[in-house]
Amino acid sequence: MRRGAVVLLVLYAFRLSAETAPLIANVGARKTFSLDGVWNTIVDPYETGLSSHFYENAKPKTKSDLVEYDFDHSPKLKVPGDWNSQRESLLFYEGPMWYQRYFSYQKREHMRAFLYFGAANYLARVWLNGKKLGEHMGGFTPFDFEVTDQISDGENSVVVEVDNTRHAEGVPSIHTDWWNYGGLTRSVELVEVPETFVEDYSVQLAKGSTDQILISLKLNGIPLFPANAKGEMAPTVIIPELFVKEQCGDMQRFGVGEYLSCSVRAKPELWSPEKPRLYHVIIAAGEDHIADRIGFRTIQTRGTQILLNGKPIFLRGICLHEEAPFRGGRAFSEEDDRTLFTWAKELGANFVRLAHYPHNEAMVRLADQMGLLVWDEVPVYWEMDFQNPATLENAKAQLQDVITRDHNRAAVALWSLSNETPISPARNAFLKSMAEYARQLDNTRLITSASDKAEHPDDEHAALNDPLGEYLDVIGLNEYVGWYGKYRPADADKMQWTFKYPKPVIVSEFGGGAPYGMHGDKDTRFTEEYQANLYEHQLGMLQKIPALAGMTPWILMDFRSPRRTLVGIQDYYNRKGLISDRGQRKQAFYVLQKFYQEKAQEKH
Ligand code: GCB
Repeated sequence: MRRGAVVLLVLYAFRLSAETAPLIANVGARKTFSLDGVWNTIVDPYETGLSSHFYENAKPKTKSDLVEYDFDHSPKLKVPGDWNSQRESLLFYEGPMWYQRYFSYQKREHMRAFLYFGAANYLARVWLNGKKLGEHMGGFTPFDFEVTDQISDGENSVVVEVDNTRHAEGVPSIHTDWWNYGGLTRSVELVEVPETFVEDYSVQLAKGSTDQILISLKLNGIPLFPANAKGEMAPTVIIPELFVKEQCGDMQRFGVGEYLSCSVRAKPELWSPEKPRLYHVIIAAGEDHIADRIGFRTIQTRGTQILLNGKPIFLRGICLHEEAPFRGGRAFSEEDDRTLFTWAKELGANFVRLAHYPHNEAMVRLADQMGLLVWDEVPVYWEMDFQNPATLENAKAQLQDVITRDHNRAAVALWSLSNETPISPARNAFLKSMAEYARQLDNTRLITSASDKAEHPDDEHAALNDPLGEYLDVIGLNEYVGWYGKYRPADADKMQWTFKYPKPVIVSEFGGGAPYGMHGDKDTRFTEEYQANLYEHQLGMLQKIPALAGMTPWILMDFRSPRRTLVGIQDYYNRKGLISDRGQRKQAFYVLQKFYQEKAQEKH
């Protein structure tokens, strides 16, 4: 049997058993048909849909037939979009929701089709024309299914059950301080690709180098041979402005399913927040052509410093949830993303922490364009089932998906593994394993995690000795001196911090809550004055930390949280934003802005 045929057989077997297909990189650059818009939906709190076969989208054939559901006449929801913010009765709803829509399609010879979901929170089961395609777990990462064989010429019906029930063994687990927005929260697309296509690629500077670009790419489909004498079928990467045209893989090895790698010498102008230079990059293999815009930069640590392009940088950051300004709900549009980043820039930021889960892909691409370095995070948050191998597998799958999605973004400087997880041997082993996995997937970026496990031996000393630090490149510290616990804002003035591991420190959270417009003296909780005063004292304290390489205070904008019930003040919003959900700047915004303006002038 020819080698190609063997590979095909293996692949086919894999496709039959796989839950989801391998993730297609950069769907934005492919031929896509949008399935966004209005979908028919059935709220199914007792999950009768599975046993009643809602996925068949059946219709009574005779007047005596019993079919106890009817998508065509059911209420509708917009996709992309969470259900909670679209219908008042769904604000607190957690459970299964069935989505259905029709679409028409004309099959094209030698083309393959995939159904691609930007994200669905939390569990998604997908059927096309009554046949199950598979399932996906995890609310913030993309997934896709190949539908080449299942899709029909003409009308098709796709059904998705999305269930945002929280589970103890889930990632995240039961408790979070953010709204558990359910639904098809990001775009759904039908993606058309040639029989052989570039599934994934990475075009990045080699670790620590400024003149060697490493290329790796993975083909999906049948092998691209025989290539012609000029090797025109060979996967090729072209960067016109750098005069790069590089073939990857030799003539014998235009294999599929494996990474082909090569490297090329070039001297790109380096990407930085001040000058976010992006290059046009074309990846071509056989019939497939993808265009991307990629920036080149190095990110490293030296002692307790973070170096961008070899020079120390102070990360003037801010945390963000993926929540839409003005209209509320899960953010998904370019407009939402741009508003949030424009505010971050106005604050003087050169860095954003996208808490506590992967935000939409367009957001990270926008960071590339606008010059904001990014802390990308997975939702390993608070107490989790750290003993459970399936939980670890789930966390790793989410990490892999976000790395696959974002590994060409110059903006992404840090992969964050977790937030405020309680110390235990099982948790330490869990996060060690994740750190190793992250490095295996991408050895060019820095690994971090946010820990709040500081000790206060007395009122003048604070120490972060979390053993997790051993596995990280950068220590993330969340501390709420002046808000939680016994300390008031002024107590920060005499507090000295020490860190067990001699690595750069990012203070990844501090802050306090105040609804916009609530005023009083600086000692009165929940006033803008209290919040602003807290920031003044915090900034004084943090500047005394020699290893401080950056900070991302909590948080740019107020966001919904089911834990924040205080009537008249919180009303189910976490009010620690520097800006209200209506875009109003609070006093603390200007305190931080002034600090960042001064910081930006400093030489490192
Ligand atoms: C934290 C968490 C964050 C919360 C924040 C708060 O430590 O990391 O998710 O929202 O504190 O407001 O308490």
